[in-house]
Amino acid sequence: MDIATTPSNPAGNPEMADAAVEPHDPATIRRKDYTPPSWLVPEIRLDFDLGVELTKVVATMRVERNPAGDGDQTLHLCGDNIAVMSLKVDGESAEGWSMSGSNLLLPLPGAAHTVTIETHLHPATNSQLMGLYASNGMLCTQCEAEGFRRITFFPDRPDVLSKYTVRMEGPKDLFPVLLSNGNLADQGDNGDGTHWALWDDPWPKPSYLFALVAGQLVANRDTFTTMGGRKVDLAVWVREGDLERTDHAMRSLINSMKWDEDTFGREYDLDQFNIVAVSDFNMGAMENKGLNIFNTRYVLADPETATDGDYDGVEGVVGHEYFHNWSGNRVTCRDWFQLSLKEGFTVLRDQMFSADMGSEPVKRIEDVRILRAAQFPEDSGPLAHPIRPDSYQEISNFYTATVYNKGAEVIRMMHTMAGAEAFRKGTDLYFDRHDGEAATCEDFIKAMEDGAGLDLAQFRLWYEQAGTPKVAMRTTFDQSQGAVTLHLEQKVPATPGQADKRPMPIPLKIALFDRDSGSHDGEKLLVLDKAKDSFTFDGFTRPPVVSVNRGFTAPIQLDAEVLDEDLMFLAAHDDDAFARYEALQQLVTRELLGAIEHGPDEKRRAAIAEAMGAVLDDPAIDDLMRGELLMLPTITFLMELAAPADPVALHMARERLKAHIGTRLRDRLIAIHERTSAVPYSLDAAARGARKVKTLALVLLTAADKKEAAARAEAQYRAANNMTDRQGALMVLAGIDCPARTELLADFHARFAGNALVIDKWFALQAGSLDPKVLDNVAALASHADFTIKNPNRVRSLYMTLAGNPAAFHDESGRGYRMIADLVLALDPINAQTAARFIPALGRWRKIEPKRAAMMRGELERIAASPTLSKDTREQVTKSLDG
Ligand code: B3K
Ligand code: ZN
Repeated sequence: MDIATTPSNPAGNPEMADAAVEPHDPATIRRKDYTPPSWLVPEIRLDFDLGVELTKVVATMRVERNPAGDGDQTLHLCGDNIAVMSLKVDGESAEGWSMSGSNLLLPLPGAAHTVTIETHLHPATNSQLMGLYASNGMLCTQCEAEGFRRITFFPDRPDVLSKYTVRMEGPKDLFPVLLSNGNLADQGDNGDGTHWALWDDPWPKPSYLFALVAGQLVANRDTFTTMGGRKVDLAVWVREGDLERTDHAMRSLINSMKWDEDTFGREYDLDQFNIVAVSDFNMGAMENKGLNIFNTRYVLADPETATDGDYDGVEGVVGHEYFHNWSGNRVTCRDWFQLSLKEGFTVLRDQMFSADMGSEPVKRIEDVRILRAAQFPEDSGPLAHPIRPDSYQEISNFYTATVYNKGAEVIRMMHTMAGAEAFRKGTDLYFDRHDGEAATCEDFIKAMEDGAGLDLAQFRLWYEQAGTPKVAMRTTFDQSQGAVTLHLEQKVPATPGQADKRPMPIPLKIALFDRDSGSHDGEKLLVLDKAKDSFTFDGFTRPPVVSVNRGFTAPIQLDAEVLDEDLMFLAAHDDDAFARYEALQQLVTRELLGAIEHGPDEKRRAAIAEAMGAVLDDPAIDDLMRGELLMLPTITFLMELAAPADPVALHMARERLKAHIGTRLRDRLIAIHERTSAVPYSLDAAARGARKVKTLALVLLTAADKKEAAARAEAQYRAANNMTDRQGALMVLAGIDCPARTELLADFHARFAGNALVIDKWFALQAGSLDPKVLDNVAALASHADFTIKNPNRVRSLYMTLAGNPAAFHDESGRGYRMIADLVLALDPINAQTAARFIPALGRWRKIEPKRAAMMRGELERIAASPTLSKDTREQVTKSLDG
């Protein structure tokens, strides 16, 4: 389907219309306005009469006045796109209730009542994928953050915790499997083709953790016995043909459960743990209590259809959702401003888990790359916000790299300052103190102070201030004293709504290397907590080489006055793998930023090629790490440093440097491609490393000589017995104008026809390629029979990949910008959450050279002019124009 011809709001479809009903000036919700709920709901029973077209819901709530509330006698129940079919209080038809917008107001005298509400839902037309919706004939839910109000009227806020009992009933043929949170309490057959199940969740939870699934599913089953001896039945539920691709998810789940016991002392607390894979899903996965719902992308993996990166994604996301059982579910958030309390902490936990399951330094490099590519641009742009935001219009817009990834970095700094043992004491205290509660970031900080023994008074600024701190460093050497002094200065840049910033505590691990021996006398931790400070170390006969922010202990931008020679020294000798990587990245960054100003620096280019050559040859480096060292910095990262940037010029400089390296190291790259091609497929680190290096060698060779590399890539594709090699080869070929390109793209499509996740790759390979005709190709792909705007994975595979392809998105014609804006306008009425996610790409206009900036801004204005925008997109586009 061509998005340009998609009707934006087909008449008569209430689900398609509901994103557009908000007025132009949506209310801003502020953190400082928090008040406790007036009414609590200690218990709720939900009765579902299931159908794809029509599902009837009866919610029976026990409501009690909150002694800590403001005494408001009116029960405020949120609703969204639902209507009251019947309403009873204590068994009697209710009177005196009213609607305020989409919310229900029910005045109640007395202290406790039973409120019963019936609502009718239409899952098949719920294209927003929030609340209860249908995906391939199956029913499933997504409630975080505010989807429960699309199912029934409820105080839909995370500080209202209830015990849920859920009974669901429906036709056996359509819904043979009936799942909800907690433990299965009972089930039965009605003898008329319908059946029912009763689920009971003993743990009080907020409404955003409610979940229900009904459909034709099969399970990969296993068990796990917890450290306390509880036997837990595990199941990964998928559609029938997918069962053989679920083993990695199951293994990842079992590893997560064990790891959380060993590392954080956290034990699972139900008799069952279910994971369900759904192909229509707005994000990666959702941690609903005992019933995690996943995007198929993070469940299904086998060697033929999933890359090594996909395997890592499954492991990381399965871990992440499982870890939420404690950091999110047992201790939840008081309000949505506290989102990083669960997300930042849980990202840190999943990062630590993946590091322990694989290579710690490689994982650290990957995490920092994501931070720099996704969070740094956010933190320096119009949508910048602190990890604990002060206000929002639409909370869905705050599931950001800042809340998640910077949030994780902030807690990682606590870990660095406290050390592993004290950090664990802090988290133990946090879980003990707040188990069963809806907590705040402040509660977490306090538990860290009390349990880990940290003084975090000034550190709290990391929660309050947005913006990536910039740290400048220069060194001086006093020959007579044999002393080196590091002069450090920090600046936290102004961000929207925060003009003046205070200095923050910045923990920096450093090492001072002796130039002759190539060693140092131990790592030290400095904390820069003033705007300016100096740190002196003696005992040197000549100036040492300084290695700073080793392991990326602080999420900052470091601007160090360091000679190229010193960077080369660190690239060759640093014993901290991250610092070694970083030195090489800095050298490359320096070269690329210089190249767009005044052409390449021959001496530095030669030094880079030499350092890369050493990386290829060094037997002490494993292939997984070698792959990291061979990757050049991303364009988004470089754009941060070059602003206002010409992204295409940067991209071309980067391609030229790749060509230079590929030419200089041709023979060694060919040798390494051949060595790694001989390694048989397995999932162990050595074989995965070999595959990583294989394609990276091919990428560098391609930059140097496309024709020669095309033959090598074609051979790699034809010999491939796994998706990593196949996708790597096709990625290279997709950027080369050669007959194999067309033939093998067609082969790939035919080979994997019907496998949605692989067809997503097929779209992405073309939208992300170096082919100069990418924009024509994307336009054609939008009309391909396999394209649908209704499936978020498919939309992302085509358009998010385009938005991340610098040469195509920033094409000087402005067509790339126009295509993204057209998509936003077409998608917004269908799936507002996903549409709003495309705005930040255009919102970066201030960092781009003026001609392109004007076109990007023009597209934002065109979007803003639409009178029917969703609250999601309206907030993002307005801030991107004004912020
Ligand atoms: N908590 C969910 C995200 C929900 C997003 C809602 N827009 C997944 C996660 O972070 O684990
Ligand atoms: Zn999460």
